[in-house]
Amino acid sequence: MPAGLTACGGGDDTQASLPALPAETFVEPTALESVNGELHVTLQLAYVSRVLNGKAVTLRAMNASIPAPTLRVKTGDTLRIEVVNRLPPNPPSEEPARHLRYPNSTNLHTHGLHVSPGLVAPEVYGDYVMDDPQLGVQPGQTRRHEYRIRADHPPGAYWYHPHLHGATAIQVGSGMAGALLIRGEVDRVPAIAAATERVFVFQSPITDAAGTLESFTQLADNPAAEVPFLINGVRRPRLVMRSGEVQNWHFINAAIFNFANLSLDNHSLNVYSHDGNPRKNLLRIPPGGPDGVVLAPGNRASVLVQAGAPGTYYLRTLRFQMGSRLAILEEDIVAEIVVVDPVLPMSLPVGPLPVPASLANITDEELAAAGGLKRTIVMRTVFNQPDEPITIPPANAIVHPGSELETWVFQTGKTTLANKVFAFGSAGGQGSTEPAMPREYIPYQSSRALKQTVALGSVEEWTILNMNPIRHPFHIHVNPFEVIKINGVPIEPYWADTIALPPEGTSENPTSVTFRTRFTDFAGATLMHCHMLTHEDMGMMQTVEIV
Ligand SMILES: [Cu+2]
Repeated sequence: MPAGLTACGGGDDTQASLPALPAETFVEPTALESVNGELHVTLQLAYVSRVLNGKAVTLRAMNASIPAPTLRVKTGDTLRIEVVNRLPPNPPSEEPARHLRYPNSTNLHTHGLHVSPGLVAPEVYGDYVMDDPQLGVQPGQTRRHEYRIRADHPPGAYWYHPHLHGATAIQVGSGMAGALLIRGEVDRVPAIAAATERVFVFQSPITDAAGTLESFTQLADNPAAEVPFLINGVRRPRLVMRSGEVQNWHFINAAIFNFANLSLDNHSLNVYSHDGNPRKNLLRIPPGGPDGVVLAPGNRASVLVQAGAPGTYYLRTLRFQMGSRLAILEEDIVAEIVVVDPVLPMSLPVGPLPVPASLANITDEELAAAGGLKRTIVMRTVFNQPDEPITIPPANAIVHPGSELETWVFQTGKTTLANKVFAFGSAGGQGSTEPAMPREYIPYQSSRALKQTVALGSVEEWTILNMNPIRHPFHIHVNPFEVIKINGVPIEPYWADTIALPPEGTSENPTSVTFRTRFTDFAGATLMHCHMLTHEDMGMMQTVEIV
């Protein structure tokens, strides 16, 4: 570690030489809070011009704010959102893939919410994301959503962002995302209730020399570009804490591609919730790494931090390898925490935390009694040699390669993504425990795109295979899952809605994650996809229909 990055840590007597307490530069996004069980929000989508990290930018934004406002509701509340698309008409586009031509059309996803994915009343939408890319919420149109947050919904940190296929990366990459916090029982634990709460929306708005983001190619050519994280729109914000103070931080990785690997100098990060799903016990992540709190794009973690001796400490994202040799993220300082006297005596929670009944462990008995179907799903980028049609290695035993796959070439030389198909496959067949070679790779755009059909009320066990070097983050809408195995090895189970697949998978030796899910409460069609949003936009996505 460079000496210049460590010199400020520790509790020596430099405090005496400071002329005054440093001012906080940490900014909370505007918060909109429910009243009497309801929150009604209008989200206006339009261009905004502002300065981000010293650079003048003009980007698509929600309510002229990067990030978008924080929405605060309680379990049992009803959230109503009206999406008003005031973006200009879609510009002429030369993108060869048709679905990438609508950067000003949109829709809305509430990431992690266990709510209806369909219509909840005539022309009133739940977490509906099944739009045709040519349609969606077009410039000039509006859409009304109503989300009924059940009383037993896991309380925690969620977020919202556009999800129109082909426009998601460009819009979220512009900063169109906001925090969505659900308060519940865990927030009434005295040690948590007493802690100052802060939201950290990590974003890396990706702009060209003119400060704009106007083409998918701009994102896809170099998705892991060294664009630094901003927190709530601010580069390296400063927070001030009292020695001994406990604060409650909600980390949300709203970047479109890059992981965060968060660590605070000299301090543990005590995780009590993953993706809004409370844990029974604090998970203590000590400082120093190599692994801090690792957040794939889309992941959230809620952590309790207790300030130590007076001094200045850095919140860092530690060096992280996303899987391929080309995707190393170097260490970076993302925030500065200044701890001051006098001491504020507070404490971390002692003993188990309340976990919602909906997050009870899924036992073998429950799985067997509620269907017990096991599925194997494949995430894989299918590569091609330059200037040749897509070729499929015969070892992969594709049952239905289909003409779409052979002709569906994403780009034609304009980008580094030329001649790749970002595909989802299925392997082994439903109910099969056979080892898994993929039967189908079909891009989401295909007329024969794959669909997983799931029975409402069933409980299933899925294994997601990664056949690529990179750590594709798997995300499924509506129902969280309980992770039970990594690469076939049992782990201490935990609940999440987004999980990075282990790196360095190949078609012969895929890496894997295994989880169990209760498909409860809500029928309808929704999605699962890679949360590297350029991959999603290129088709690493599949429909899940709960019937
Ligand atoms: Cu991916």
